[in-house]
Amino acid sequence: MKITGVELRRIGLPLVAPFETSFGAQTHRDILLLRVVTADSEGWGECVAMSEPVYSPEYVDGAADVLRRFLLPAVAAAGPITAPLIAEVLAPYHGHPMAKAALEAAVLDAQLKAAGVSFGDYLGAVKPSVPAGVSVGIMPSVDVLLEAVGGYLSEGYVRIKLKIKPGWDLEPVRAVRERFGDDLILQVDANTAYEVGDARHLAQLDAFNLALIEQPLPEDDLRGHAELARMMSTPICLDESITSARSAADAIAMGATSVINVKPGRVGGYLEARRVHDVCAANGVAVWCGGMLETGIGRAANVALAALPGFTLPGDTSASNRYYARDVTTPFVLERGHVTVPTGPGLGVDIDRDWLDEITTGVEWVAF
Ligand code: OSB
Ligand code: MG
Repeated sequence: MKITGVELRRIGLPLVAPFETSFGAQTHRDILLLRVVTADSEGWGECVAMSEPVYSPEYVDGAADVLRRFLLPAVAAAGPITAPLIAEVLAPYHGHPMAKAALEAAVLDAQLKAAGVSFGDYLGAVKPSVPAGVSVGIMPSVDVLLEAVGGYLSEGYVRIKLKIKPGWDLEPVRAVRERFGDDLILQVDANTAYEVGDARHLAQLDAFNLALIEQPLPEDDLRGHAELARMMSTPICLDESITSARSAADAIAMGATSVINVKPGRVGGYLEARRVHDVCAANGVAVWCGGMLETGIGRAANVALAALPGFTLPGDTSASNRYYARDVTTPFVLERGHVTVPTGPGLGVDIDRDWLDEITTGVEWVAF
């Protein structure tokens, strides 16, 4: 496939409600989209880097910079290309998995649109829809939290994930478990906010029958996670620590994790994300699809990935209206707790070009 050029487009979108985690609160997203243009199709990719490097080292201005300075010139120099070769061409440049993943996704979308194949069929999806969980931020009070969780449950979400941090953990978790009962699938995510020395404190969460605790310790503390796993009965799930299929295999071998949250942006693309899925399946480790508050562009690909057979737990693949009043694609909706895997060519979603133009804050064209 011969690429003519790539558009870097920045859009600004307000979130329907502030989203607070242990690393800070977000009210508005500044998102980088890539549009790959070829002679007979175009493809879109969403870069999941946030405005600031508070989840991982990447941030949106840095992603745009590394793309225009190194990654796009490398792909342009490689000549005709298809998605499976992108990671290899970009391998000399260390890091920047979110920038790389966005480029690979856009190339894959263009390639699959030209071939008339959907992301789901290409990746190996085995179901028409996927169960959806919802990630609930840190709230100003337990009462506000209970109201938010109640609202999501009445919409039909099949699993609740509560963001926790020191000072916002046992009390909100206890309150949600007491209010909504033992049948609720409940889990927590600390985004690295604790130290292994907090193990005794964290073990108090065992009383609430949680499905898992996500990334309690710093991303480079695999040994700490293995130690914590021996000190509490709640399964440990890694997010930030898992940056490749190899690191997934290492974490599993060390006993640092018994569940994995896969985010394609964090591991450098959908093809590496599929390899993480394969490593988990081979080890009998459950895997689920995480999220980074994506628009419909990134969400379409995530939902396709989440339909692979090893994804045995509900993901953070919520409906569009959990994030945005108006999405940039046909919105993803919740139907009996599930979102539908698109079946059209490529991402299989229509982009609302008028809305996209209205919320665009900058466009750059890189000719190949
Ligand atoms: O840790 O999973 C996380 C959002 C932004 C950054 C990190 C995380 C999250 C979420 C929200 O939990 C997941 C989603 O609904 O997209
Ligand atoms: Mg997480």
